[in-house]
Amino acid sequence: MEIKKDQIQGFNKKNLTSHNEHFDFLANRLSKNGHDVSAIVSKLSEFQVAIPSWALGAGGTRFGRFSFYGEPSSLEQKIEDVGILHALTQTAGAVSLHIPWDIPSDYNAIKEQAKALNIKFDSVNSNTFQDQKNARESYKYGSLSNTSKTVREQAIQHNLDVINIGNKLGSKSLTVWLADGSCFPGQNNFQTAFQNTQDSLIDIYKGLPDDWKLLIEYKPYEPNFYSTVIQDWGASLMLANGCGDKAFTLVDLGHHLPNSNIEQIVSILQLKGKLGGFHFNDSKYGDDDLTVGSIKPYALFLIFNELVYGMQNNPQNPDLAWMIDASHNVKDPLEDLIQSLEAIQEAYAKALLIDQTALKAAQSNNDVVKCQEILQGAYRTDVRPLLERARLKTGGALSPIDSFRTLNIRNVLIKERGKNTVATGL
Ligand code: RM4
Ligand code: MN
Ligand code: MN
Repeated sequence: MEIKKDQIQGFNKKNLTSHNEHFDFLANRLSKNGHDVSAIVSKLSEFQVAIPSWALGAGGTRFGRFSFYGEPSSLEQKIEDVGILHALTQTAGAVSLHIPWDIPSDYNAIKEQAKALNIKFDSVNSNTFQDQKNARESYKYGSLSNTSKTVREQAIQHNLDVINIGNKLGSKSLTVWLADGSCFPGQNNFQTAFQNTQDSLIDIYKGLPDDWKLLIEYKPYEPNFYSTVIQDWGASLMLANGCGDKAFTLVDLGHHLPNSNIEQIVSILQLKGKLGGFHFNDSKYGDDDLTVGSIKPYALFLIFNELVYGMQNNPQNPDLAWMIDASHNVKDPLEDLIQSLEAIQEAYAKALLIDQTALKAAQSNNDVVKCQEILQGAYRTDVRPLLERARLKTGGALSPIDSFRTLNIRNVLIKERGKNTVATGL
């Protein structure tokens, strides 16, 4: 299924008057306060977030998985889904592939399909947390950190293969997330596991093309419940530094222990030029992979405040790879992703409204109350008309969820693909 521009424009017409009223009111107020509204709208249009190929089907837990029907059962259908998201929101112009779940069979065909839908291939993700069919060695006791050299070699080779696949598609980074760790005290020697991981990552790094980045993700627990080898940003940063200039830390919002100050982590990594990528989701307890902004929207805003500051003040930090990393257990994945994309744009827009000069002045005067007023003044602004305008300008839908439902997209997909299709992924 492909959404035609005039279908979207048809819906937009109905809501145009109301949008214009809201936009003009807000733009007027913001301009009076010294904001360059059209510059903000352009920034929102430019901000693109990659959709992970594994998030287009139903997620699930170890207890069960409930299908959504009409799930994409091939890479082509997954790209088609990202095309739908991008047509409606104009902010999902990239896809991030997980290998071996999504190995293209015809590279040229998949590249052409993506190009026609205006979708780029973002970071490629390796998978050494599951054993593949016919694999010689098992990752049960770790991959890049394993005590066995032959297991480590297999895991290194897999990462090199993933780079090769990404290279053919035009990707420019490899994301490594390791499940390696231990479930019981004494099971692992921490130092050996860490050193093995460093050495393996260096071998992978040697195979990285010059214009590529290696993004190293961290996570404090799960699936191992006593220790993980790359448990936090400090471990990730040490490993990145041990590899070289093209290696960076990747922050996944759900990979922190409760109450971690993620905005501070993001800020200092940018200062050091070592923040490479970002996985958006939201959580209450851990790696819940819930819809972005559904639980802690203010924390997301504070993170964006640091990201915006870094993008403006830290030329030493490269452009970031942005991706949603969520899992959909009870919502239609496409609707859930639309909500996440909207929440990301909303937090970004609010962060762009922060008067950085006034904030700096208030900080220098130790005017704590004023600092809070500035942040919360931006946060309390309803920026949705700005998001609508950004979508309108680029041919997207004023209201993506309404359009998704009015176009009956899920039912059309079920008709085309059949009911009980299953997407590859976890
Ligand atoms: C992990 C991590 C990775 C993702 C896998 C599927 O928890 O967030 O980024 O590739 O899940
Ligand atoms: Mn992640
Ligand atoms: Mn995760």
